[in-house]
Amino acid sequence: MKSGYVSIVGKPNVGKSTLINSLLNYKVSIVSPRPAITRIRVLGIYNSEEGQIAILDTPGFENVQNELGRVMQKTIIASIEEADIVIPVIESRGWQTEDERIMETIKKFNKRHILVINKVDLLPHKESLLPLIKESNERYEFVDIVPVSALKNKNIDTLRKCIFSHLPEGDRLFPEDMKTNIPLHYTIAEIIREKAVNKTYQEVPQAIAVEVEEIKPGNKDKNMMVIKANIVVDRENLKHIIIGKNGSKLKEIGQFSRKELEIVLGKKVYLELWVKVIKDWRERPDIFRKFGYGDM
Ligand SMILES: Nc1nc2c(ncn2[C@@H]2O[C@H](COP(=O)(O)OP(=O)(O)OP(=O)(O)O)[C@@H](O)[C@H]2O)c(=O)[nH]1
Ligand SMILES: [Mg+2]
Repeated sequence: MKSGYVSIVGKPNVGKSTLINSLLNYKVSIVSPRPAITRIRVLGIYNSEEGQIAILDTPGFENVQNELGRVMQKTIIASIEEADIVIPVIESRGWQTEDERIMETIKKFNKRHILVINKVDLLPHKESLLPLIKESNERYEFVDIVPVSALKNKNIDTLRKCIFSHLPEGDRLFPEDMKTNIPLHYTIAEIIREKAVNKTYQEVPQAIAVEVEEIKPGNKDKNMMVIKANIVVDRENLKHIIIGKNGSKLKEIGQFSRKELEIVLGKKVYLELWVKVIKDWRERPDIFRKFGYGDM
């Protein structure tokens, strides 16, 4: 049997979280068209007859502007150190400066690298993949290069096979029925954050955190779950953006969140959402560690 850790790394928005979800066939990590959304190392566990892959999704690798960003960058390094195989992800349009910077960093660790070229569905001509694969092989040492579309689930089977072929022999690292290490309250917070982030633009998505205050069974209906949560922003004027005209945006975020929460929890959900300002929370580890950002 094969088993080991695989770390997915890459610049923001290349599709790392989409990739971990499609490798697993279920969602462990939130996805957004906005960049710099994943904040922690998210573990998902894939089991098959061949063995077990412990997959780590990581925050996007980028220039750091605040304390949260610095913690996120440490998280990436920690998960590279932990990995048996590192999977740098680039987009099918080719190598960008930030991708090269990431390669310079991961080269310092003595690990096997499988390059994933994601978003191949966006290529107008399939032929342009061959020169990109050739170029990648010339520039860096990859044990394999796998073009995929994480969004359209293309070539994901091949990637799993490729990962297994490079993993060491070993027993399962986690029980077979374990899917992730993410605690329930964090999963709930992330679902709400995904909806809030996807309803906002520009610099707002990165300024949002979600704090779950209470999860309890309903008073009358025990099959119902009552969830109280705060959408936290880091300055006063963003509060109004989240709430929207006559509360319309907050209402929409709540509706979308509740829908997904009911599916994930398998219960009816009563969701009470508030918007709260905690000034400059991204500069305050004492605060953002309480939200779950940092080591897990
Ligand atoms: N067309 C296309 N879009 C994709 C593909 N994979 C991901 N995306 C989109 O790319 C955007 C970013 O996806 P994420 O999975 O959140 O990217 P990420 O690398 O995890 O981003 P950060 O966590 O912010 O670093 C989303 O809008 C996805 O739907 C793909 O194969 N094809
Ligand atoms: Mg992500």
